[in-house]
This record gives sequence, structure tokens and C-alpha cells, in this order.
Amino acid sequence: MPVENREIAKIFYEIASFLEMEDVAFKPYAYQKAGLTIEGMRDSLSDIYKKGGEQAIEKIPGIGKSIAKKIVEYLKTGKIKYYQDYKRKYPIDIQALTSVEGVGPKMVGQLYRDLGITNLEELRKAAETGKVRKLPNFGEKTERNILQAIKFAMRSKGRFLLSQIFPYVESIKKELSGIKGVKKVSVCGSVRRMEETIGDIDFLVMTDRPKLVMDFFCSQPKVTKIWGKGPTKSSIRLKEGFDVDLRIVSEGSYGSALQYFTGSKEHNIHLRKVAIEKGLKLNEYGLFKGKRKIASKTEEDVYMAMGMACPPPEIRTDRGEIEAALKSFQGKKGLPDLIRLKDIKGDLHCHSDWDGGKDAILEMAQSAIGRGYEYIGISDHTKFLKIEHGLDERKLSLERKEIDRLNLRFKKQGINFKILQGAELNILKNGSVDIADSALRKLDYAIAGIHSDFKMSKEEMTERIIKAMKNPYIKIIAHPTGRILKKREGYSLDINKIFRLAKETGTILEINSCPERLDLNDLNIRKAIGFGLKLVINTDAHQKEHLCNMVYGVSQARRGWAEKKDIINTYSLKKLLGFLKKN
Ligand code: DGT
Ligand code: CA
Ligand code: CA
Repeated sequence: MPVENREIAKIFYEIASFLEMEDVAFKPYAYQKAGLTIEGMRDSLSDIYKKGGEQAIEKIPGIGKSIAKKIVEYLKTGKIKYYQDYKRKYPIDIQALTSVEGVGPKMVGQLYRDLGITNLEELRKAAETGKVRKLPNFGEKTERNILQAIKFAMRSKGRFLLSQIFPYVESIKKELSGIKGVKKVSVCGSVRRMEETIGDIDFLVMTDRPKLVMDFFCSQPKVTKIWGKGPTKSSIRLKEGFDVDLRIVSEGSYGSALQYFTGSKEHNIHLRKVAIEKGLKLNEYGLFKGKRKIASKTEEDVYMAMGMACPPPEIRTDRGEIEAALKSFQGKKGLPDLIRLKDIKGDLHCHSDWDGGKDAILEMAQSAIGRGYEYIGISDHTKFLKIEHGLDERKLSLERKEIDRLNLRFKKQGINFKILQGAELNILKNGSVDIADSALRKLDYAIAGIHSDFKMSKEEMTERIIKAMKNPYIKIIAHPTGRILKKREGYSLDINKIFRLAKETGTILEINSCPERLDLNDLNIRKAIGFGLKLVINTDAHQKEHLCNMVYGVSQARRGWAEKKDIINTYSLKKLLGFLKKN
């Protein structure tokens, strides 16, 4: 997604929050929708504007006249006055405050007006001293929940979701690569390892003209702080709030530097120990035997010279990958053959406009075809979730007809692609689901997930999910632990018990690729595979543009040592249908 689209979308979301704070009707929704639209666009707003002027912006569906004006204002001046005025009127960190689970814009407004709270720290203090519970509509329980949520939010403060960082990495990399004399640019650190959250971005550059690169790097328009600028290392902060480190490395030691700065720190510490045991010395300049450098040009050279295969960056966490890499080098089964994005043949958890998502089933399908998939599973929300226009039994059967009609059309057109009908059921408090078995039977498969009553005891929550897994029509459990990155811990669960039972019932657990979820996480994925479970990587797309989040789920799966055979949506359509039937 183009960077300026993301920035404008972010501003619109904040405006929506300010409007909501003031209890303005309808308008917040318009800004939210505009934000979503812009985020979903492939073309950059400035390109559209350059080609067709303000009129072209107005023509974008979901963008009205007054919002189009604001977009143009931003493109011309880098600012939106309407937004600046709001920021002046309410000097509060609305993004941070609304990031606390259970705190919405309206609450933020009340907290500000009654208690003068403008940031997380102030909210924490007020909750700790019992001031929050005294506000109308709050109460003791809300205060306790806020306090718990806030501690969680603060712990992950300063780190960014991989998806927030990723678009910038791409664009910075492209710009650096375009500078005269630059021969190679690599991203390393946690971004290369595809960690779920990122502290800062690390770049390595190979060039004959270091000064040119450093001057460019430190004078980009988005730079708000220069932490340090030197001939081989510089460090900056960008307007978006995150830091970028850049190091210039000579051709001769590029591989060792890449290895070192990819980390993780734990991996490197263990690796240096291995080097020492072999009578060698390893650092960012190379692998040395006495004073003689024996490897440094490429990463593979460095690992090979230590008698190891090169472990994929995603698993460099010192959880057994070094031992495995030593084994692999000796021709034994060591490193896993990790799943790749291109192995994915379909996406089984997607929403359509039937449940309030953005796109029609056909549009979702066409987008999946464009990605080279063989199938897509439409699994709209069901009725318990009233806000999402959840489907009831009758609507599900109407949807079935529509899907059959589209499939017939594909067949007539000779398109080798199939839409499957799933549904994302709600697991109610007692473990039952909100759709009758007679309707579930007619689906290709059912997914079930928890969307309410998150705070239950470990035993109750575990039993709740287990009861759903025992329903023979429920093939997949969506986002099994319910965690939301930077916002909420997963529900308390006896995960071993769930894995044991999933093995018995043949239930497939989901790796949800939504960047805020990534649920199951890496450790649970690895554990699930150890239990012999099959998993599915889904995007949970609510619009066709979300289908590209598959990359985050696949990376998470790789971090959990998953291979192609562990993931059912690498199966061909025929194999998948057979598998769903058998289970
Ligand atoms: P982050 O930025 O917190 O998301 O995580 P990283 O892994 O990107 O950490 P960062 O940016 O501090 O450093 C990049 C890499 O440099 C790190 O993964 C490994 C290497 N490195 C940095 N400091 C040390 C260190 O003290 N010892 C070792 N062995 N490696 C280090
Ligand atoms: Ca980093
Ligand atoms: Ca760094």
C-alpha cells in the first residue's frame, strides 16, 4: 500500500475518533469508511490526483466531496487543517488511549472532560487511585479491566506491528537502491526474522559512495530526529514514530554483517559459542581462524565454514535451529523445509458483503483467482453478532444458492476455481454455537470462534472450546487463543488439553493472518505440530485487499517450524474436499 495512503487513512481514523468523542452522528462512519477505502487501494492518492485532479479523488467510491477536499489539502500541504484544529482542541493521545481494550472514543472524551486525562500514564494513575470508577458509566469492574488492559498496552509500547512497518521497509529499500553507487540493500534485524512486533528497522547497504547514501538517508523529508550520523552508521526517527538504523558494509564482509545484524541476539550468542568450540572466532566482520579470515562474503559461506546449513531467518531464535543446522549439514534430517507463500492454494476464512464485509463474493473470488488460488472459502459471520449483520439459517441457504450459481458460471467459463461455503460461527458462553446442525450440514465446513465473553476461568474457557470441537460439523477453530497484539492477552486456556482433543476430533486449528492477531502464535504452532495436528493459514479478510495478509500468517507458520504438509490449505482442491469429508 502506498505510504501516503496509509498516512491519510490514519488521520481519518483519528478524525473519526474525535467526532465520536463529540457524539457527532454519521460523520465518524464516513471518515472510517474513507480510511478503509484508502487503505485498500493499490494506486497512490497522489498519482490519482496528478492524473485526474480533485475530480478523480471524488470519484473514488466511498469518498465524498468534503473528504476529497481534505485529501487534496494533504497532498498539497502535508496537513489537514480540520484535523490540526481537533488536535489543538483535544491535546490527547487518542490513538494510545483507544488502544486500551474496552476504551472507546466516547470514554476517552469523558475521561478528558472529567479527569483531564490525556495519555496512558495519566489513565493508569487515575485508575490506580480509584478515580475512574467514580465516573458515570464506569464502575469498579470497568476500572479493574482498564487497569489490566493498560498494563498490557504499556508493556508493548514503543514496538510496532510488522504490518505497520512493512510498507515503509519496502519504500525505503527502493529509494536506497536507487542511489548512485549502491550495489546491495538488505533489511535485517527483527523485520527480516518477521517478528510479530518490531522495535526498529535495520538496513545494510553495500556501496562505493557512503557519503551520498548517508546524506540521503538523514535528509529524507520524513526524518524528525537524527540520533547519530557517521560515515558507516546512522540512526534516525521518522515522522511515523519509529527508528531506522543504517549501516554501510564493505563487500568483503557483507555476509557476516548480514548474519550478525539479522540476529536474533540469542541466536548470535549461541552461534559464537559454536565457533569458539571449533577453535574459530565470529563477529560482524567475518569468521576467523587465528588472524586469517575464512568466511565472510555471504551468509551461507559463514554458516558453511562452521559446518552448518544456513537456517532461515524466521527461526533464528535459539530454539534448536543451531543443532538442526549442524545436523542438516551432515545430511541428516535437521532443519525443517518451511512452508512458503507460494505453497498456499486457497484461503478458507474470508468474509463477503453478505455479513457487512466490503466486497461481493464474486469480487473476493476474482481476487483469489488473481492470486493463483484454486479455491476460496467464504465464511461469513453468523447471527449472534448482530452488529456484523450475521447470517441466520435462512440467509446461509440463500448464500449457498448464490455460491452454487457462481461456481456453475466458473465451470461454464472453463475457470478452474471453486468457492466453498463455510461460516464463522460464534461459540456461545456454554460452548454451543448459534446455528442449527441441520443448516451446518449443508455447508462445506464450519469455522467456530469466540467473539464474546472473553473473561472466563481457564477451565470454563477450555471446556467451552472443547465442546465446540466435538461438534462434527465444526472443522476449524478460528483464532484459537483470542489474543490481540498490543491490546489484549489471549483468554486463559489449557492449550495442551485443547491440542490433545483436536488430535482426537481431527479439528483444524487456525493460524489467523490478521496482523493484529497472528493467532496461533509461533510457539503454539510448533507445539501443535508436535501434537501431530493439522493447521490452516487464513486471512480472515473482510475485503479483498486483506487477502494479501497471507504473507504474515505464512511467516508466523515459518516461525513455528511449519512445513507444507502441516497446513491444509496447501492441498489441492480435490485433496482438501476429501480431507474435509473424511474428518
Ligand atoms: P527489535 O529492533 O527490538 O525489533 O529487534 P532486533 O533483533 O532488530 O534488534 P536490534 O535492532 O537491536 O539489533 C539488530 C540485530 O543486531 C540483532 O538482532 C542482533 C544484532 N545485535 C545487536 N546487539 C547485539 C548484541 O549485543 N549482541 C549480539 N550478539 N547481537 C546483537
Ligand atoms: Ca531492529
Ligand atoms: Ca536496530
